Amino acid sequence: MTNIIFHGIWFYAISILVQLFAFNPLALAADLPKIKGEESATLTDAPNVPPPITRSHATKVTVQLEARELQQRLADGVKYTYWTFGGKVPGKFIRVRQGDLVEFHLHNHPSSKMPHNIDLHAVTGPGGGAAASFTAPGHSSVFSFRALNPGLFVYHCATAPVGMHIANGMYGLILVEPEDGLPKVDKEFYVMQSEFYTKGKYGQPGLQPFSMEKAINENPDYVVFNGSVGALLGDNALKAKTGETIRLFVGNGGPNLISSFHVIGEIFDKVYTEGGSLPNQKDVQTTLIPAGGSAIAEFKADVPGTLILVDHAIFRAFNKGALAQITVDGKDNKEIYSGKEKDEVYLPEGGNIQNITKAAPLPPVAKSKTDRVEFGSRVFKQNCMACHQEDGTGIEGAFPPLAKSDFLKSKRKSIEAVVAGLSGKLVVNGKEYNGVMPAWELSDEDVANVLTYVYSSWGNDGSVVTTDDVRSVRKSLPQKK
Ligand code: HEC
Ligand SMILES: [Cu+2]
Repeated sequence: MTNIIFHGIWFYAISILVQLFAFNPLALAADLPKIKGEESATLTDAPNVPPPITRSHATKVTVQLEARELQQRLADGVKYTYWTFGGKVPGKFIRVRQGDLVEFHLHNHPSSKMPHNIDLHAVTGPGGGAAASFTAPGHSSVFSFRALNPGLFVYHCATAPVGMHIANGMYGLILVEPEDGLPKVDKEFYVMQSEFYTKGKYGQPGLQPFSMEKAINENPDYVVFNGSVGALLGDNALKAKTGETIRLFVGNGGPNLISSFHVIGEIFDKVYTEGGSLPNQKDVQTTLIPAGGSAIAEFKADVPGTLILVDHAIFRAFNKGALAQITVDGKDNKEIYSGKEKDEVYLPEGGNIQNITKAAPLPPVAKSKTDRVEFGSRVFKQNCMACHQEDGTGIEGAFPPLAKSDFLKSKRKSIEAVVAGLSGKLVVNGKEYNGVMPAWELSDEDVANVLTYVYSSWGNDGSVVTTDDVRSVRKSLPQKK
């Protein structure tokens, strides 16, 4: 008898030693749940959501996500070069459980022009994983984190210029389910609002480049759900039946606007405001969703008809694209609603009616080289610094230096780079670059000023670029509009 107890104690002691030395050091921290087994995450494209998690223990979850840059439809007749997590906007929906150890693999497709990374708001750790996941085209990065807090979290790219990566579509949602899971519902949908800033106005056809100026002014041409105008309208509407309970996982990728999220024809029975883990509000008409934030909204579809999801900052809905539909099929319930449905009232009123033009404020006109350098420094900070860095040294492998750059020997080529953009293989100071610099919508005066600033900074040769120089280069370029 004593022998058995004695052996039992030894067994216990040895098993503790094994845990101490052989196990994942994370398991030593007393309050972290133990990881049992492993699995790979099922990821879904919006509006689909991966199935609820049924396990009652923490596990190691492997996530594989690929950054891709692709041309897709933004509106009828309008295309845009999207930068994506997983080939679509918004990025793939990720679903894990509180306590899970997430091993994150970020791949950047070889056809990408830009490096990318990921900042998941569900991560406890520097940059939400941004630095650890910085990935050049044709490379993969791996990092791991513990999903400590439950909730619905936004993830996004955080590579410079951060605003531009987000504006081009690099965001999505990760749900960390609480240990006890979420209450069961009949339908779950993934909806994410965001804005697009294009050179042309709303509806202007063709491939539309990104407008940094409109983005800085927070003045988008498009405000949409799930990446494009009409992504959830008509045949693509979400579908439900009367009597079903519906849970919307709603994110806001921004990059700038706050969403006044509203469903025309319903009242949210429950809202987890800001995507936290508590259903902390009932009977809500419109819930605010911050840029880089989320909300979970739930309701029961009581009567048939078409529900309309909008940003209730209403010009965004009817004039910029922030409209989506849920069609609810089933029997009428005259006790609740007896009216005759009128869809037409809610259809877009035609987006091109606004025609109010405002005179642009005149940029300051430089009278001397000193003026040019001063004004140019401002243009640089607004438009160039994010990539080429404040000290002009750029970022190796991604953005070439402007400091002591041998490319600058040709004034003409430098002007052309700014006015018409630059892409393809390029060697600057003996190092190779193969990225894309967007064409800048800057006035001749601004281009002259910013280049004079560049030439007068960081050991460059001090050349002056005049508006006449810029004008003559512009004239010599192939006509484009
Ligand atoms: C979105 C990031 C980005 C921004 C913002 C940007 N550039 Fe560039 N720039 C690049 C990339 C990438 C290249 C290299 C393109 C290639 O590989 O063909 C480049 C190349 C250049 C070059 C030629 C190479 C060299 O290093 O001398 C000049 C000159 C230049 N940029 C000036 C500017 C100026 C001036 C601005 C602001 C008006 C600006 N850039 C804003 C990304 C950017
Ligand atoms: Cu990116």
